Amino acid sequence: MPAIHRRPRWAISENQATPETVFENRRAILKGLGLGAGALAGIPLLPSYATAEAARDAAALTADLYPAERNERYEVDRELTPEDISGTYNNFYEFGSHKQIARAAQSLVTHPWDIEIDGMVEAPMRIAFEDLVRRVSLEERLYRHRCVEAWSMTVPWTGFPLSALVALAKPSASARYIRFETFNEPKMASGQKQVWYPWPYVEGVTMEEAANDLAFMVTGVYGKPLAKQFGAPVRLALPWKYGFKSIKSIRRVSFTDKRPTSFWEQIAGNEYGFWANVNPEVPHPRWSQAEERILHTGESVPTQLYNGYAEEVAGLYADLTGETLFR
Ligand SMILES: Nc1nc2c(c(=O)[nH]1)N[C@H]1C(S)=C(S)[C@@H](COP(=O)(O)O)O[C@H]1N2
Ligand SMILES: [Mo]
Repeated sequence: MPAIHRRPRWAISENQATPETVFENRRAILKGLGLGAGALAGIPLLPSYATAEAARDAAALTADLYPAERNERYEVDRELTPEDISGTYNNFYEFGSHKQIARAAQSLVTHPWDIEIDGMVEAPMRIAFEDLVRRVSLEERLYRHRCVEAWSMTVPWTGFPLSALVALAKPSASARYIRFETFNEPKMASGQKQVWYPWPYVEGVTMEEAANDLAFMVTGVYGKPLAKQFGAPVRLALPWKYGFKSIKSIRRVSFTDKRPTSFWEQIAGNEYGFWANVNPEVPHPRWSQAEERILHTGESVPTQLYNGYAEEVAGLYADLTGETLFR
């Protein structure tokens, strides 16, 4: 008998995962029930967290903004990673130093969630997440994500360009970097009781990187507000860099003229540098970066320079010879 290659049940195609399809499905369900759009109000379309008890959740407070319209400029030639795979295999050391932190991450309290914007800015400010998200316009983008550990996924993030946050912050001309910081609450996040880690998680980019179109502040995924394990209520996505640069659950954004030392750089600077751009030809000191394992198929595929985004970002690094750009 010939071997039959069957796509696993969860290997949905990109088209099947569009928010439009979600709408169509809802419409079809309503139609099937003999109900028109007017009946929408009576049908419980909201996810279960949108109950009175959980009303203090950032996701519930912003659920009306999803799904956001997809920006077709950010296409990928890969299948999206199904939500049940990407949502159950996460790096979020605040909740444990392994991949199965999704359950533990549910203890993350996302409301109230104030974001501090400070440093070299016109006026430092503190803004509630749900206010920030209504001052920008959300869109969906399909991005690849390449972890330094050599696995990868493709996800439909929802968010807004980092440049919109910069515009809101009004940094002074002397600011050269943005430093991002995650919360530090060991009572809420048990991983932060591991005192040998240099909490809080910190990451940074240059102002030029922040101005690049690809730099994206993420507030949602799969057409919904971010589930907690993805770094609710707001995280970064820098798809041309190794995944550790995409800091989760951001509480503080500081403009500075000093290059920030990131969490992983502080732990092992020879393995995880400031730039951390994806490059298949520069191995990690302990493993090759030539290939990556696609999370939902297990298949190994060649890794691409800048994770496939060279056209968009290579220019950022043209004048930086001598810097350790790819680790
Ligand atoms: N605050 C914080 N942000 C973080 C991490 C973390 O441990 N803590 N892990 C990073 C790493 S190594 C990766 S690969 C991605 C994982 O994102 P995901 O769980 O949404 O796939 O988040 C990054 N951002
Ligand atoms: Mo990672």
